[in-house]
Amino acid sequence: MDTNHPTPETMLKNWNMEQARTEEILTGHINRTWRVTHEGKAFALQWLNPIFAPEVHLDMEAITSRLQGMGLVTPRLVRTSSGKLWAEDHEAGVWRLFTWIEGKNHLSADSPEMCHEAGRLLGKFHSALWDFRHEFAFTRLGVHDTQKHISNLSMSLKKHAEHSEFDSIAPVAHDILDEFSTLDLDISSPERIVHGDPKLSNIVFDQQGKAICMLDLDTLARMPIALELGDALRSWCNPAGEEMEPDFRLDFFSSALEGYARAMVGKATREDWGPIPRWTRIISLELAARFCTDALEESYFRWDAQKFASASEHNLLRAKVQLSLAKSMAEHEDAMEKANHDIWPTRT
Ligand code: GN1
Ligand code: MG
Repeated sequence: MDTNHPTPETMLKNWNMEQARTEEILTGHINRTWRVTHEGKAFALQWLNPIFAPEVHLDMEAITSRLQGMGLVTPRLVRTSSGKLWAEDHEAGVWRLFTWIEGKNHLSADSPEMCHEAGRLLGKFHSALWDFRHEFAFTRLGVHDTQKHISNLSMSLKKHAEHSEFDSIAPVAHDILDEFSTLDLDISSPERIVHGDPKLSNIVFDQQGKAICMLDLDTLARMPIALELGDALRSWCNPAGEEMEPDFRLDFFSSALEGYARAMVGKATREDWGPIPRWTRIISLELAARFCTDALEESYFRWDAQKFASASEHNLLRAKVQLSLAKSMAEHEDAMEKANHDIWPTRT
């Protein structure tokens, strides 16, 4: 992302908080986030990446209001001093302020108990929205359109043959494309309202390890829950995180599903839960494809210039991690299917 952004201090004028203290939080790959302290209260200020339209805040407002009404903890948008849900100007783009939820974020899970908690919270989140009637003001198409991500990768390979790192990226790209060829990408399960980006770092835990709330609500959408759970489980069941040689943990997988299923009693049908193990592997491979595409394009994911020489290098590492994770899930395929079947039938 470019560096000529207005400062968060300037944008805070929209909330009459220009005297607040700000501290940047560097974990997100898409938006920029600052913790803001003003008159003893904490908030999260964010610059919204233009891949999202500002109308996303209308959805967020409706859904967080519903979540709160159902007794869940959730960040809420703080209106600007002129009563708007976001601040926008031509130069600065779109900014918004949230209430701050105190607690801890983890980049990766360290125990089955943590995964159980994450699953329980995501189940409560889905349950609270199960029969919520909402017409989305903003829809980001193709988030898990796996075929589209595959063809993006193939196209980038053709387009960027001159890339300086092409010789190290191309074999990884071909390996990803080969892995896809063994997978059935069809899904016809019902669409439900889901979070859309349930990776572990988007969950807040309290000091006792209880999962309190889901953060990062720009991706709220309707989709089959197998896609959502696939995205959650590929993140939660790899204690090595997204930047190191992965370690898929079947015990984390079972425990997360157990927590989720308990919170979804009477809701998820076999059509919802049946494809979860297959989609856990697909989403991991899909993310590998997205990172690998960006190793060539260098235009989408934020990267760490302190640790890597280029966006390409950082994204290639991320792609290799997700690819290796998907391969290790392939080795656990039967056990993942069995765990899923053992957990659900008595509860649906
Ligand atoms: C991005 O912005 P962040 O870090 O919450 C990405 C997700 C990926 C994730 C991988 C809008 O999420 O889809 O799963 O990185 N978000 C978007 O860490 O592309
Ligand atoms: Mg996100």
